[in-house]
Amino acid sequence: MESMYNDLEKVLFTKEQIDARIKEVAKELDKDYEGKRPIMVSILKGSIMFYADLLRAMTIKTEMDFMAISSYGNATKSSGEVKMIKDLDRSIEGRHIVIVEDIVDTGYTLNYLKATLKTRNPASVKICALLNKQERRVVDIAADYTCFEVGDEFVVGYGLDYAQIYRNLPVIGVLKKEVYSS
Ligand code: PRP
Ligand code: 7HP
Repeated sequence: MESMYNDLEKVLFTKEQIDARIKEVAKELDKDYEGKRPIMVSILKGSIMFYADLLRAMTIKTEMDFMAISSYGNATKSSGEVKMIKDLDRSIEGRHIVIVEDIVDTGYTLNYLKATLKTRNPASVKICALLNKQERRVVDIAADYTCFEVGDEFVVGYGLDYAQIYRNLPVIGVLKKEVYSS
């Protein structure tokens, strides 16, 4: 039978490990943003699983909004050219913004996002990332909240895709090279 698990070289983080870490980060956000009613911005599509679980683990009042950005297409390396596909629905002037991302890799996407949102006069802009792939960083940018560090390997699952597949895996794993080099 077809199974996405056959395409994984190894599992890096189980659903239990992900849930436990998300609870810790949600607690930090609850503390830092109490009474501030932050707008939590999901960067589609990779962040959706993380976003849904993170926001449900938080207890303070928040608002939701969504943006879609693309720089990878069907590749495993960033093109470096960041395109906005969907903008926020509402003004963020004077508001506290938390960008929720699945992974910071080269940093091109977050650099573009942070710069774009800052021109709109928010009270603050911070970044909450599920994964950090420090070894591949090109632009000097760091998330303010990070769940896990990963090495220079192509990872999928829990929202992260290769050619739009594997997003619904509940775990995060390393994709076998033969899957994307063939
Ligand atoms: C991925 C990921 C991040 C970005 C990180 O998005 O979701 O947004 O790349 O890479 P960077 O730090 O090298 O810019 P992608 O363009 O694959 O869109 P997706 O979220 O729809 O998968
Ligand atoms: C983007 C991305 N998408 C899925 N897996 C990875 O390892 C990635 N790095 N940057």
